[in-house]
Parts: sequence; structure tokens; C-alpha cells
Amino acid sequence: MTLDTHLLSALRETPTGISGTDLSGRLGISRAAVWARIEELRRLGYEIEATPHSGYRLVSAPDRLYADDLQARLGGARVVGRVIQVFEQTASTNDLVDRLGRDGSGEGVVVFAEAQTRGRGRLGRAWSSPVRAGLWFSILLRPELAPRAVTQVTVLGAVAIRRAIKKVTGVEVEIKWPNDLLIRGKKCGGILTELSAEPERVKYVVLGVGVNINQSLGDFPEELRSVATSLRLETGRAWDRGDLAVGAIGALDESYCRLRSGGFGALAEEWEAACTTLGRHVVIRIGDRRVGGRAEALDGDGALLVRTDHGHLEHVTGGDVTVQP
Ligand code: BT5
Repeated sequence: MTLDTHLLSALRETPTGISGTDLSGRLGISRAAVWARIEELRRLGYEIEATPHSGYRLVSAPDRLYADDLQARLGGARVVGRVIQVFEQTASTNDLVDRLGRDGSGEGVVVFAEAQTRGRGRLGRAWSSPVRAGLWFSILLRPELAPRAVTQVTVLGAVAIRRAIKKVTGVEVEIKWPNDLLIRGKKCGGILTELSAEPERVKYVVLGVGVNINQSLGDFPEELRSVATSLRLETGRAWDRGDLAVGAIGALDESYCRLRSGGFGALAEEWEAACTTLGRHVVIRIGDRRVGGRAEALDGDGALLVRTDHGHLEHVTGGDVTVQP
């Protein structure tokens, strides 16, 4: 834990204020050094009041993600969120984490960017990621899975993000197979799972997550305005991105630990309950191929089971779904 993580934990734990002497004792540094760190946090945009009576008191935090503060708010050891990095801007957080995977970093590293210049979806499609409007982040995972079962990671990502959004904002998000998060039929988030694998074994997975939080309609490119939405547009108020980031990391950690101990069944049930694709007649485009039929369930690998019009059961692991009316 860094000094700032300790300092912000202490400030957040004592909303009425904590004295310089207490902070210096807790952190094992001088009162002058505490003061210097407080000044540095103020420069980052933290509003910290200092009074002789109640000591230092955190009044407000800036609308920017700060890794040490996210750690302070998460508290405790975990897999997802073991290490957190925040970049002001990058091309794509999936690329940064892919590099970490290749270089042998341990799993659980989470990389956020406040803006992405080349955020992407599946099949090289663009993902709009304006500065400080949402959460754009990727996680390095090293699950013991066969490559065909990697859809399990997309499923866990979708249910965890859904759970976090519900907990923080109360909004019910629907899941559209395989990776869309929707509110009233409009897309508010998406998951991009990429992997590096040998034929029988996954080396690492990059789980990329985009969640639209505080965009107004004008923040979306014109072509997305009728199909995309943000939590702010749906609720009429802005949300604290730090709350959602902390909620998302917590939920992803819990779900990932469940997956690792063989608990995919429970995640699949949670997914099925939130999925608007199941029970519907769908057409799925996979490259040049089309599969039409009724979406019935998820199989043990996370593939969608589609009963085709000819009565076959197809296990579909990718593609674009159109739900038929
Ligand atoms: C996705 O792809 O939905 C996966 C999106 C994953 C984004 C995250 S952000 C952090 C990490 N780093 C990255 O570079 N990516 C991940 P797909 O199902 O292919 O959907 C892409 C389509 O969604 C686009 O073609 C647009 O139509 C639409 N779209 C683009 N930006 C959007 C946005 N911000 N909100 C809603 N829809 C959007």
C-alpha cells in the first residue's frame, strides 16, 4: 500500500476529521510529511479541510480516477484489483493489458484510462470513450480454461458489471448475448474479451469493460445517439465514477473467484435471469454464416445454445445477434 492509499483510507474512515498527530502515528511519518502529502492531494483536486479542532477532513474528491484512492476504497487483498493503474489517455486499455500479459505480469492487474483514442469493440469496431465520461478499463486474468471456454469470462464480466451498476445506481441492466449491456434496449456498456492461448490452454485473458456513465446525448457520436445511452441519461443525474469503479472491481473479483472455484453454474444462472436474448427467436451472424433459431440457454462453456429451425442444437460462441420481434 502506498502512503496516499493509507492516508486516504484514514480520511475516508473518519469523516468527521482526524488529527495530524493521529495520521502521523498511523502512517509512521512526521506531521510535516503528512502535511506535504495533504498538499499534494489538494493539488490533485481533493478538497481537504484543516482545522485546529477536528484536524484534517475530506470534504470532496475530484472527478478523476486515482489508483491510490481506488485501493483505499477497496481495502484488503483480492485477485482483481491487486494492482491498479490509471492512465490519462491511451489508445486502448486492452492493448496495455495485453502487453502486461505477454510480459508475464500476474493476474488481477486492472488498467483504467480516462480517455481512449482507439477504444475498440469486437471485430475491430470502434468504441467511443470520451474523457472522464465513463469507465474504460481492462483486467489481466490467467484462468485455467480451455480456449473454447473463454466465453465464461465474458459471462462473468457481464453479470459482475450488471450487479455493480444495480448496487450503486439501482438501475437494472439487461444483458444481450454475448457482451452487450443494455438499458431499455439501448447500449450502456460492452465487454471485449481477448485471449492468448495454446491449442489446449489459455495463457491469459484480457477482459475489457466499457461503461457509459455521465455522457449527455451530445457526447456520443451522431450515429450512436439512437442506440447508445449512459447512466446519467437514464437517471437524470451524474454518478461518481469512483463508486462505480470500486463496485465493478469488487463484483468482478467476487465473480472471478467464484469461477476459479468451479462456480460457473451460479454465474450462468444469474446471467440467464438478466438475459433478454433467451427464449427469443434470434438470427446470429458469424462471419458469412447465419444461424437462426430459438436461444435456449448457456452451456457449461458459456456458449449460447440455439435450437435451429431444423431442430438441431447449435453451440454458438461468437457473432452478432439480432433478436426477432
Ligand atoms: C463491445 O463491442 O461492446 C465491447 C466494448 C468494449 C470497450 C472496452 S473499453 C475498455 C477496453 N478497451 C478497449 O479498447 N475496449 C474495451 P461490440 O459488441 O463490437 O460493439 C461495438 C459497437 O457498439 C460499435 O460498433 C458501435 O455501434 C457501438 N458503440 C461504440 N461505442 C459505444 C458506446 N460508448 N456506447 C454504446 N455503444 C457504443
